[in-house]
Amino acid sequence: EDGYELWLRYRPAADAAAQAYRAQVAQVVAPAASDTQRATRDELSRGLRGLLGRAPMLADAPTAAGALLVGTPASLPSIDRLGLDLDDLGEEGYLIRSVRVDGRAATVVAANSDTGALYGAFHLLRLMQSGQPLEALDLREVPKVGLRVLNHWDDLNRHVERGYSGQSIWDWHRLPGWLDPRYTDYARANASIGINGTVLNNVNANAQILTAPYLDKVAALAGVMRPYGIRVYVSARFSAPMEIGGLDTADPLDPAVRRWWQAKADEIYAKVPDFGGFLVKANSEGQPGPQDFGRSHADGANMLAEVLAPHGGVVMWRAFVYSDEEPDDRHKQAYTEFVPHDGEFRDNVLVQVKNGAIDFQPREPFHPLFGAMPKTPLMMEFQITKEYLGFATHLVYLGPMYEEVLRADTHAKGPGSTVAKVVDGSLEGHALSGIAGVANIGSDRNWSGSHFDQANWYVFGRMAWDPSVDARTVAQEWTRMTFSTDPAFVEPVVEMMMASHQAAVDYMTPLGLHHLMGRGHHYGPAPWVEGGPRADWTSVYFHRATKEGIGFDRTTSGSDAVSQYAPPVAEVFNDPARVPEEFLLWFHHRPWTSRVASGRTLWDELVHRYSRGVGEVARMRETWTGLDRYVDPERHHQVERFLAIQQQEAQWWRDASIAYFQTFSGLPLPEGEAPPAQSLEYYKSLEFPYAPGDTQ
Ligand code: BDP
Repeated sequence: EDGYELWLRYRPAADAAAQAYRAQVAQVVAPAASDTQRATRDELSRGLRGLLGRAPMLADAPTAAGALLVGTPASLPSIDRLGLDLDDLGEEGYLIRSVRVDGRAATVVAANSDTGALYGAFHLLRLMQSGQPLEALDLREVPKVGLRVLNHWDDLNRHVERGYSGQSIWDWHRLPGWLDPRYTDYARANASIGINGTVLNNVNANAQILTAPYLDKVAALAGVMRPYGIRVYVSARFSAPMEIGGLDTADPLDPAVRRWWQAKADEIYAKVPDFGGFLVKANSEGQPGPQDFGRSHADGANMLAEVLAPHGGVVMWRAFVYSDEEPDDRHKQAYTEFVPHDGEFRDNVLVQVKNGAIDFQPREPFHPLFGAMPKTPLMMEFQITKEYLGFATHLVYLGPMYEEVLRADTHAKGPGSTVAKVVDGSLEGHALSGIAGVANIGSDRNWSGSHFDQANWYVFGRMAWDPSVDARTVAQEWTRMTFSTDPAFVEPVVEMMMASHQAAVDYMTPLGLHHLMGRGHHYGPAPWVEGGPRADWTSVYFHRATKEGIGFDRTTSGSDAVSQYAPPVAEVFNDPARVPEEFLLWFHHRPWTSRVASGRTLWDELVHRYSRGVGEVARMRETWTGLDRYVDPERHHQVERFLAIQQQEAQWWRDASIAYFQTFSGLPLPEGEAPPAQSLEYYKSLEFPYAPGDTQ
């Protein structure tokens, strides 16, 4: 087992369950008149063959007990005859129900569209893969979020920015002639968790993707994705009219520029009729944008939105911006630039906001834009690839992190105004809603660079479908499908996954510290980074350690970033006694000797947390080592080796950080704490001439 099959392994169900399933799914009645219907039926055949040890009987109409009906009232007369109430399922929802057909027990998976039926089929297979009973089923699922999209940061030369799983899966060179079967497996995996969009190329975009030869390649990929309910999008480079269009400006208000984009949109839709639209990174980290021409983000986004609107496309305009002029606090920048434009964006624009205000740190408080732009649909941008979380070698399950952000209360419209409600559009009644995840997928056999990183792709999809689903449930589901349904395995593994995010936060950036990773590649500890082109690209800018204390003062007497949150949130963040301890040093500069909730001094607590993180990784490793009899040797071995690396590196993080911060605190280590293994000079001297996925 090399992990290629992801969570769609369809290994034989346990004997008792298999026996019941064989009777309950004795016959499959699923039409195959469209591509999506064929994909659905193929998946059911594949899944059932694997789970039950034999190919299912296929039939056009139910003729025996144990029929499984899958389709829509339009595609399958026997579903139509059931007279099910499908009205509130929308375009993508489905129901799964145990019914009787002609007096015989049957199961129905019904939807209003072929895609809905496909999602339902995957759900049914998931129930069987995880050993759930198929009796008395009555499930209804409707996605809460409209656009559930992967963002590939893939360059056209197959380099993946912040990618740790090989090269880009898109083989641009051989497209459109060669459609790697891997694309279909990619589409299957995404459809199985409800992902319905994919942005093919890096936000640091190359305008080439908008040229005719590349659009043919995009169209070929769209053809693979379409049967699986997935639309393709591309990242558009704002200056494309100059680079590939021969114009001398990309000013969004210039008529020639508008005409160029208009023609480009028409050209795209002629090739890809269901093209999703554009993702745009503008005026950020050197990328071109409307501000280069004295125009606003709204001017830029609206110009693109206007040409896409007649075709049903959207613009996902990113709020991750940087001004050339350094702000007093980078935390405040997106809010400052975007809030004044609330209400100016066209209907088919979503503003895509990272989960936190800095940049995908191991833990961040929710971004203050959530709740602050009521008139604009705000899309969540999570990172699935672990740029700041130990790349693919460290086992860090991101479910708890996503959950924490989605459940955070913005108080924008009183208590209960969670980030999830902002994002799913329900708080303000927006028709458009979306969640994006920066993909961790590459050309590695196991797709994500490590077996456990597949869980992050999985949980992203499940939470995009339903932001209220909990991380633990998803971890259980994934573990059962990916490894084993044996509770003696599932329970300890889920515990390990659930503890893993806090562990990484502890050994990297405890108590609200952030951005202390190596410069450029973001791997390993480097709290000493200073100098260079921008202060807000250094570590010292973020931790602000002095002889007296440590932390970034973002209170009303500091940078005042707290005031970007709604008053009830701001008050809590502003108060060192009330701020959640995990964000203490995010919002406050605190004396080394001040006391924290445990009764320890801040310094002692910091050291304690670093050690706690290392200890947790040691425990994870021990747990995993003891579970070898439940997992095939190939996957077990790789996870075991990766955990060994993680343990070593957690120790490195702890030791280097403590050695460094001790030069400020001047305090001894608490009783029983081992001193760093090496000198600070040694840690500083470690260099990484090359790290995968770095910007080129
Ligand atoms: C940062 C990455 C950089 C990305 C940027 C972005 O370091 O490679 O281009 O975000 O989101 O996290 O645009």
